[in-house]
Amino acid sequence: MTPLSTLIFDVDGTLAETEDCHRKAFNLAFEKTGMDWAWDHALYLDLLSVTGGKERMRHYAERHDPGFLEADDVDDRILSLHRLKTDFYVEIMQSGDIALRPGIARLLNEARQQGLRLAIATTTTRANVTNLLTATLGADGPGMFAAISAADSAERKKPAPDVYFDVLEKLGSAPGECLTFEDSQPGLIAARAAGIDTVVTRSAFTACDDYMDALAVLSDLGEPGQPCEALRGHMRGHEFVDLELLQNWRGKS
Ligand code: XBP
Ligand code: MG
Repeated sequence: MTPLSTLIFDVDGTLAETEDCHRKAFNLAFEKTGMDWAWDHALYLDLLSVTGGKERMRHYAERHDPGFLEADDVDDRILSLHRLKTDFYVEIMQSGDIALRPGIARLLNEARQQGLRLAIATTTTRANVTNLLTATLGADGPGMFAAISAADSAERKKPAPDVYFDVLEKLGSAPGECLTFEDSQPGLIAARAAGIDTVVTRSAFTACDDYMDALAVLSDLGEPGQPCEALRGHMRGHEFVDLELLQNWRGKS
């Protein structure tokens, strides 16, 4: 078994429950530009099968407002709507109301203390990632990660493995020495297609996904006195996920 050198994290739904912030930012952009689109929770759950904000808006228009796509300047409209949505999302991040999910800060610290490298592989916009990391981990947050691959790093978004190939290249790492954390099915498919062992922590928007190929499927990473639940895999006497448990799962896979 290759020693574990790197932990890679997805962002939305994995580091923090940010998807509802994305939903609100989309709706603010629609409202500000006088559009009658309004994405409620149930609709957004469905729309999350398409990763990437621009792709998600196009997908919504195909189903609910095909006339929108007939305008000559539709590509520019989607781009400017998405820029506006990113501005609103960054404002929400900077308000400081968003917290990391249970166990994330603890595991990041343990990994750093043990000399492991940290990295990010996400399909979201880079500004979203840096603002989330700064809001939750402080000004040094983004610098804790040896590599950050985001929407601008890969042509095809998850479930394509491109963003994982990009992060492996930046790190100069082989897939077998990494372990990744994802919350969604497109994320799991992307990571596994890149050959990386994956632990799933289900999030508010991904509770019904199917995670057959995961090393373990958990409610979250847990904290001392705040145990997590294993929906697939065994906690092996642990109440929360630490490096020892991750090594144990890798050894048994
Ligand atoms: C989740 C996503 C993202 C965001 C929207 O990304 O699907 O597309 O919902 O982000 P991940 P943008 O879980 O891989 O972090 O609007 O910036 O595209
Ligand atoms: Mg995610």
